[in-house]
Amino acid sequence: MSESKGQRSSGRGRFITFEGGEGTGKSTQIKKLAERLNAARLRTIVTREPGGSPGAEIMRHLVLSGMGKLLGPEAETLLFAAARDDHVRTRIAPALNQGIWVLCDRFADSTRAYQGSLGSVPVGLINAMQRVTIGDLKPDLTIILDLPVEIGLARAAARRGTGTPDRFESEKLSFHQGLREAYRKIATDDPARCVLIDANSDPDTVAGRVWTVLRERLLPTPAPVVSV
Ligand code: Z5A
Repeated sequence: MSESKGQRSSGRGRFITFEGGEGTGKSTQIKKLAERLNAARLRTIVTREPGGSPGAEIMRHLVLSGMGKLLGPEAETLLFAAARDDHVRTRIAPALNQGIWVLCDRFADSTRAYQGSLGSVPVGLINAMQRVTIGDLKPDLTIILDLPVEIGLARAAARRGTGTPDRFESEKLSFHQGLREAYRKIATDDPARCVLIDANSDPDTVAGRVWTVLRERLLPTPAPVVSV
Protein backbone atom coordinates (compact mmCIF):
# COMPACT_ATOMS: atom_id res chain seq x y z
CA MET A 1 0.00 0.00 0.00
CA SER A 2 1.41 3.39 -0.89
CA GLU A 3 1.42 5.95 1.91
CA SER A 4 -0.80 8.37 0.05
CA LYS A 5 -3.74 5.95 0.12
CA GLY A 6 -4.65 6.58 3.73
CA GLN A 7 -3.17 9.99 4.32
CA ARG A 8 -5.40 12.68 5.78
CA SER A 9 -4.60 16.32 5.53
CA SER A 10 -6.63 19.35 6.54
CA GLY A 11 -7.67 19.99 2.92
CA ARG A 12 -8.60 16.40 2.21
CA GLY A 13 -11.94 15.70 0.56
CA ARG A 14 -14.57 13.52 2.19
CA PHE A 15 -15.08 9.91 1.23
CA ILE A 16 -18.70 8.70 1.24
CA THR A 17 -19.75 5.21 0.22
CA PHE A 18 -23.22 3.88 -0.59
CA GLU A 19 -24.05 0.26 0.12
CA GLY A 20 -27.05 -2.04 0.08
CA GLY A 21 -28.66 -4.95 -1.73
CA GLU A 22 -30.00 -5.08 -5.27
CA GLY A 23 -32.24 -2.24 -6.39
CA THR A 24 -32.09 -0.35 -3.10
CA GLY A 25 -31.49 2.89 -5.02
CA LYS A 26 -27.75 3.50 -4.52
CA SER A 27 -27.13 4.95 -8.00
CA THR A 28 -30.27 7.11 -7.78
CA GLN A 29 -29.31 8.51 -4.37
CA ILE A 30 -25.65 9.05 -5.17
CA LYS A 31 -26.63 11.18 -8.16
CA LYS A 32 -29.00 13.27 -6.07
CA LEU A 33 -26.39 13.78 -3.37
CA ALA A 34 -23.73 14.80 -5.93
CA GLU A 35 -26.13 17.44 -7.27
CA ARG A 36 -26.66 18.82 -3.77
CA LEU A 37 -22.95 18.88 -2.95
CA ASN A 38 -22.08 20.54 -6.24
CA ALA A 39 -24.79 23.13 -5.58
CA ALA A 40 -23.11 23.72 -2.20
CA ARG A 41 -19.89 24.40 -4.20
CA LEU A 42 -18.13 21.29 -2.92
CA ARG A 43 -16.10 19.68 -5.69
CA THR A 44 -17.49 16.16 -5.99
CA ILE A 45 -16.93 13.09 -8.14
CA VAL A 46 -19.12 10.00 -8.41
CA THR A 47 -17.51 6.63 -8.92
CA ARG A 48 -18.42 2.98 -8.47
CA GLU A 49 -17.18 -0.50 -7.67
CA PRO A 50 -16.30 -2.82 -9.16
CA GLY A 51 -14.84 -0.35 -11.65
CA GLY A 52 -14.29 3.39 -11.48
CA SER A 53 -10.88 3.40 -13.18
CA PRO A 54 -9.87 2.03 -16.59
CA GLY A 55 -8.12 -1.03 -15.13
CA ALA A 56 -10.92 -1.76 -12.65
CA GLU A 57 -13.60 -1.45 -15.34
CA ILE A 58 -11.94 -4.39 -17.14
CA MET A 59 -12.18 -6.43 -13.91
CA ARG A 60 -15.83 -5.35 -13.56
CA HIS A 61 -16.67 -6.91 -16.88
CA LEU A 62 -14.97 -10.12 -15.79
CA VAL A 63 -16.77 -10.51 -12.44
CA LEU A 64 -20.23 -9.44 -13.58
CA SER A 65 -20.10 -11.79 -16.57
CA GLY A 66 -19.80 -14.67 -14.06
CA MET A 67 -16.22 -15.59 -15.08
CA GLY A 68 -14.98 -14.95 -11.54
CA LYS A 69 -17.54 -17.35 -10.08
CA LEU A 70 -16.04 -20.19 -12.15
CA LEU A 71 -12.70 -19.61 -10.38
CA GLY A 72 -14.23 -20.11 -6.92
CA PRO A 73 -15.08 -17.69 -4.07
CA GLU A 74 -11.50 -16.88 -2.96
CA ALA A 75 -10.26 -16.16 -6.48
CA GLU A 76 -13.36 -14.10 -7.24
CA THR A 77 -12.64 -12.08 -4.10
CA LEU A 78 -9.10 -11.49 -5.36
CA LEU A 79 -10.54 -10.06 -8.58
CA PHE A 80 -12.63 -7.56 -6.60
CA ALA A 81 -9.54 -6.72 -4.54
CA ALA A 82 -7.39 -6.16 -7.63
CA ALA A 83 -10.04 -3.85 -9.07
CA ARG A 84 -10.24 -1.94 -5.76
CA ASP A 85 -6.47 -1.53 -5.57
CA ASP A 86 -6.39 0.12 -8.99
CA HIS A 87 -9.44 2.26 -8.24
CA VAL A 88 -8.10 3.54 -4.90
CA ARG A 89 -4.59 4.18 -6.21
CA THR A 90 -5.49 5.89 -9.48
CA ARG A 91 -8.77 7.64 -8.72
CA ILE A 92 -10.04 7.80 -5.14
CA ALA A 93 -6.86 8.72 -3.23
CA PRO A 94 -5.69 11.34 -5.77
CA ALA A 95 -9.12 13.02 -5.71
CA LEU A 96 -9.31 13.08 -1.89
CA ASN A 97 -5.80 14.50 -1.70
CA GLN A 98 -6.91 17.34 -4.00
CA GLY A 99 -9.77 18.19 -1.63
CA ILE A 100 -12.44 16.62 -3.84
CA TRP A 101 -15.37 14.78 -2.24
CA VAL A 102 -15.66 11.21 -3.52
CA LEU A 103 -19.04 9.46 -3.64
CA CYS A 104 -18.57 5.76 -4.32
CA ASP A 105 -21.34 3.34 -5.31
CA ARG A 106 -20.24 0.24 -3.29
CA PHE A 107 -16.85 -0.28 -1.68
CA ALA A 108 -15.18 -2.66 0.79
CA ASP A 109 -18.42 -3.46 2.67
CA SER A 110 -19.70 -5.10 -0.51
CA THR A 111 -16.83 -7.59 -0.30
CA ARG A 112 -17.64 -8.26 3.37
CA ALA A 113 -21.33 -8.78 2.61
CA TYR A 114 -21.24 -10.63 -0.73
CA GLN A 115 -18.01 -12.62 -0.54
CA GLY A 116 -17.64 -12.78 3.26
CA SER A 117 -21.10 -13.28 4.73
CA LEU A 118 -22.75 -14.86 1.68
CA GLY A 119 -19.79 -16.43 -0.11
CA SER A 120 -18.20 -17.82 3.08
CA VAL A 121 -14.77 -16.43 2.25
CA PRO A 122 -12.86 -16.41 5.58
CA VAL A 123 -12.81 -13.04 7.30
CA GLY A 124 -9.03 -13.35 7.78
CA LEU A 125 -8.53 -13.39 4.01
CA ILE A 126 -10.90 -10.46 3.53
CA ASN A 127 -9.08 -8.45 6.23
CA ALA A 128 -5.70 -9.22 4.67
CA MET A 129 -6.86 -8.09 1.24
CA GLN A 130 -8.38 -4.96 2.72
CA ARG A 131 -5.07 -4.06 4.39
CA VAL A 132 -3.30 -4.38 1.03
CA THR A 133 -5.86 -2.60 -1.13
CA ILE A 134 -7.13 0.22 1.04
CA GLY A 135 -4.91 0.33 4.12
CA ASP A 136 -6.42 2.88 6.48
CA LEU A 137 -8.48 4.68 3.86
CA LYS A 138 -11.77 4.34 5.72
CA PRO A 139 -14.88 6.06 4.35
CA ASP A 140 -15.88 9.11 6.41
CA LEU A 141 -19.49 8.01 6.04
CA THR A 142 -21.19 4.89 4.71
CA ILE A 143 -24.87 5.11 3.82
CA ILE A 144 -26.50 1.68 3.85
CA LEU A 145 -29.84 1.69 2.03
CA ASP A 146 -32.25 -0.81 3.57
CA LEU A 147 -35.29 -2.20 1.78
CA PRO A 148 -37.36 -5.43 1.80
CA VAL A 149 -35.63 -7.66 -0.74
CA GLU A 150 -38.78 -8.32 -2.81
CA ILE A 151 -39.14 -4.59 -3.46
CA GLY A 152 -35.46 -4.16 -4.37
CA LEU A 153 -35.50 -7.14 -6.73
CA ALA A 154 -38.73 -5.91 -8.37
CA ARG A 155 -37.15 -2.49 -8.94
CA ALA A 156 -34.01 -4.09 -10.42
CA ALA A 157 -36.13 -6.35 -12.67
CA ALA A 158 -38.24 -3.43 -13.90
CA ARG A 159 -35.08 -1.47 -14.75
CA ARG A 160 -33.56 -4.49 -16.54
CA GLY A 161 -36.66 -5.12 -18.69
CA THR A 162 -35.97 -8.05 -21.01
CA GLY A 163 -32.19 -7.99 -20.31
CA THR A 164 -30.42 -10.93 -18.67
CA PRO A 165 -29.84 -10.78 -14.87
CA ASP A 166 -26.14 -10.48 -13.96
CA ARG A 167 -24.13 -12.92 -11.82
CA PHE A 168 -25.55 -11.66 -8.50
CA GLU A 169 -29.07 -10.66 -9.59
CA SER A 170 -29.67 -14.29 -10.55
CA GLU A 171 -28.98 -15.58 -7.01
CA LYS A 172 -31.91 -17.05 -4.99
CA LEU A 173 -34.23 -15.00 -2.75
CA SER A 174 -32.56 -16.47 0.37
CA PHE A 175 -29.22 -15.05 -0.84
CA HIS A 176 -30.70 -11.55 -1.04
CA GLN A 177 -32.33 -11.92 2.38
CA GLY A 178 -28.95 -12.95 3.82
CA LEU A 179 -27.42 -9.93 2.13
CA ARG A 180 -29.86 -7.58 3.80
CA GLU A 181 -29.00 -9.10 7.20
CA ALA A 182 -25.27 -8.85 6.47
CA TYR A 183 -25.60 -5.13 5.72
CA ARG A 184 -27.69 -4.55 8.84
CA LYS A 185 -24.95 -6.19 10.88
CA ILE A 186 -22.26 -4.04 9.26
CA ALA A 187 -24.28 -0.96 10.25
CA THR A 188 -24.71 -2.19 13.84
CA ASP A 189 -21.03 -3.12 14.20
CA ASP A 190 -19.65 0.26 13.04
CA PRO A 191 -22.13 3.01 14.00
CA ALA A 192 -19.43 5.70 13.92
CA ARG A 193 -19.07 5.23 10.16
CA CYS A 194 -22.32 3.63 8.97
CA VAL A 195 -25.92 4.83 8.91
CA LEU A 196 -28.79 2.54 7.91
CA ILE A 197 -31.40 4.45 5.94
CA ASP A 198 -34.94 3.31 5.19
CA ALA A 199 -35.05 3.24 1.37
CA ASN A 200 -38.70 2.21 1.11
CA SER A 201 -40.06 5.62 0.10
CA ASP A 202 -40.03 7.74 -3.03
CA PRO A 203 -36.58 8.87 -4.25
CA ASP A 204 -36.89 12.46 -2.99
CA THR A 205 -37.94 11.37 0.50
CA VAL A 206 -34.97 8.98 0.70
CA ALA A 207 -32.69 11.76 -0.60
CA GLY A 208 -33.95 14.00 2.22
CA ARG A 209 -32.97 11.33 4.78
CA VAL A 210 -29.51 10.99 3.23
CA TRP A 211 -29.01 14.76 3.26
CA THR A 212 -30.05 15.05 6.91
CA VAL A 213 -27.47 12.41 7.89
CA LEU A 214 -24.76 14.00 5.79
CA ARG A 215 -25.37 17.45 7.24
CA GLU A 216 -25.31 16.10 10.79
CA ARG A 217 -22.17 14.03 10.29
CA LEU A 218 -20.04 15.94 7.79
CA LEU A 219 -21.35 19.48 7.48
CA PRO A 220 -21.79 20.62 11.06
CA THR A 221 -22.86 24.21 11.45
CA PRO A 222 -20.01 26.31 12.85
CA ALA A 223 -20.09 26.73 16.61
CA PRO A 224 -21.34 30.17 17.62
CA VAL A 225 -18.60 32.60 18.59
CA VAL A 226 -18.78 33.14 22.34
CA SER A 227 -17.22 36.29 23.73
CA VAL A 228 -15.60 36.03 27.16
N1 Z5A B 1 -19.93 -6.82 -5.70
C1 Z5A B 1 -19.35 -7.81 -4.93
O1 Z5A B 1 -19.83 -8.95 -4.93
N2 Z5A B 1 -18.24 -7.54 -4.21
C2 Z5A B 1 -17.66 -6.32 -4.19
O2 Z5A B 1 -16.64 -6.10 -3.51
C3 Z5A B 1 -18.28 -5.28 -4.99
C4 Z5A B 1 -19.41 -5.57 -5.72
C5 Z5A B 1 -17.69 -3.90 -5.01
C6 Z5A B 1 -22.22 -4.80 -8.92
O3 Z5A B 1 -23.42 -4.60 -9.54
C7 Z5A B 1 -22.27 -6.18 -8.29
O4 Z5A B 1 -20.99 -6.51 -7.77
C8 Z5A B 1 -23.21 -6.18 -7.12
C9 Z5A B 1 -22.40 -6.63 -5.93
C10 Z5A B 1 -21.13 -7.14 -6.52
N3 Z5A B 1 -24.26 -7.10 -7.27
N4 Z5A B 1 -25.07 -7.17 -8.17
N5 Z5A B 1 -25.84 -7.35 -8.95
P1 Z5A B 1 -23.83 -3.27 -10.26
O5 Z5A B 1 -22.84 -2.19 -10.04
O6 Z5A B 1 -24.16 -3.62 -11.67
O7 Z5A B 1 -25.20 -2.93 -9.61
P2 Z5A B 1 -25.62 -2.74 -8.13
O8 Z5A B 1 -24.57 -2.00 -7.37
O9 Z5A B 1 -26.01 -4.05 -7.59
O10 Z5A B 1 -26.83 -1.76 -8.31
P3 Z5A B 1 -28.32 -2.19 -8.19
O11 Z5A B 1 -28.49 -2.82 -6.85
O12 Z5A B 1 -28.75 -3.00 -9.33
O13 Z5A B 1 -29.11 -0.87 -8.20
P4 Z5A B 1 -29.06 0.39 -7.24
O14 Z5A B 1 -27.94 1.29 -7.67
O15 Z5A B 1 -29.12 0.07 -5.82
O16 Z5A B 1 -30.45 1.06 -7.59
P5 Z5A B 1 -30.81 2.16 -8.74
O17 Z5A B 1 -30.14 1.82 -10.01
O18 Z5A B 1 -30.65 3.51 -8.20
O19 Z5A B 1 -32.37 1.88 -8.83
C11 Z5A B 1 -32.89 0.68 -9.36
C12 Z5A B 1 -34.24 0.96 -10.04
O20 Z5A B 1 -35.17 1.39 -9.04
C13 Z5A B 1 -34.18 2.10 -11.06
O21 Z5A B 1 -35.06 1.83 -12.11
C14 Z5A B 1 -34.63 3.32 -10.28
O22 Z5A B 1 -35.23 4.29 -11.09
C15 Z5A B 1 -35.62 2.71 -9.32
N6 Z5A B 1 -35.65 3.41 -8.02
C16 Z5A B 1 -34.60 3.94 -7.33
N7 Z5A B 1 -35.00 4.47 -6.18
C17 Z5A B 1 -36.34 4.27 -6.11
C18 Z5A B 1 -37.33 4.61 -5.14
N8 Z5A B 1 -37.01 5.24 -4.00
N9 Z5A B 1 -38.60 4.23 -5.37
C19 Z5A B 1 -38.94 3.58 -6.52
N10 Z5A B 1 -38.05 3.27 -7.50
C20 Z5A B 1 -36.77 3.60 -7.28
